[in-house]
Amino acid sequence: MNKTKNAFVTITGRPNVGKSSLLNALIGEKIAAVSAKPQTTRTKITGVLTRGEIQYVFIDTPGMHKAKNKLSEHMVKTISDSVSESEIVLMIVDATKSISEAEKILAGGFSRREHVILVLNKIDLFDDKSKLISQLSDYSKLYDFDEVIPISVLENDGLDLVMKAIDNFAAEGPHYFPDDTITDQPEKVIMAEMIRESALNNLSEEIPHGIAVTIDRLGERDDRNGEAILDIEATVFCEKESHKGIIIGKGGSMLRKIGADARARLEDFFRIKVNLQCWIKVKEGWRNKEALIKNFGLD
Ligand SMILES: Nc1nc2c(ncn2[C@@H]2O[C@H](COP(=O)(O)OP(=O)(O)OP(=O)(O)O)[C@@H](O)[C@H]2O)c(=O)[nH]1
Ligand SMILES: [Mg+2]
Repeated sequence: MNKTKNAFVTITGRPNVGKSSLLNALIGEKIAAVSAKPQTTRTKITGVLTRGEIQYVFIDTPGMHKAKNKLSEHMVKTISDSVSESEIVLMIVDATKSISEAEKILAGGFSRREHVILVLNKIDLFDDKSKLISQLSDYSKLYDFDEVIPISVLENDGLDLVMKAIDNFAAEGPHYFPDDTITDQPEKVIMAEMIRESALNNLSEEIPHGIAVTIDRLGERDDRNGEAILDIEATVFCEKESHKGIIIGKGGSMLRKIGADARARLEDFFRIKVNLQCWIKVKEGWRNKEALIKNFGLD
């Protein structure tokens, strides 16, 4: 039998740089929620890809930020735990932005035990490529990275170079997941994340961060034409009565929009017809209540 290898890769960086987008692009499935709002990812999300002898286990983490409530404290702890347990780290930065405090903190936490690959994402946003060169030189002063790779997830540019760099650091060892696995997230967690992602993408500013989603009931049946259909009942929790009104929208229009987007996303991923029912509930200040954070699986 051929020798197998594995590569445990933690994806880290500040919020909104494209970590979850990169995870989805590398494994070829949209398992992680992506949005234009910072702090989209709340817990670590594992994506698995097996290609020939190598099994890659990617761990997407929340963006590094200053903790403002108990939920963010858990998020920040997830980042440091994941980085310290990993052999390979992809540090993602927004190539168009200068080095931030969060990036200095992250770089200060590397121990030289792990291999760190710096990925400068969003190079599609440069009209003047000479700016990229000065960025490369600035970032190389931040840490002695094993590799520095400019990419654009959006334009699928440079992702092969990222994979090649990881291959160099893959270690001989077993495949810990069956070769057809793409994630270790339970189905219900993926479903809840897809609904939360739709809410994030449809609602403006303040409200989305105070949202949590639970899946309360799942059932498969055949519809009248004998086609399989998945019934999903979910609850969207928010922090204030006034937020509830906004999420529901005029005559229920916003909730219908969020539900329709989520349903399309769910049908695409699970490849089955979906009937989605969402309820809205208020849980005042849940992001500061340990019991509720735990209840939502975010601890
Ligand atoms: N222009 C451009 N935008 C990108 C690229 N990659 C990701 N984005 C966008 O950047 C935004 C943030 O992407 P995410 O993948 O959610 O970022 P993240 O780092 O996981 O963010 P958090 O989970 O909040 O830490 C989204 O609007 C993406 O569509 C890229 O290569 N170019
Ligand atoms: Mg993310």
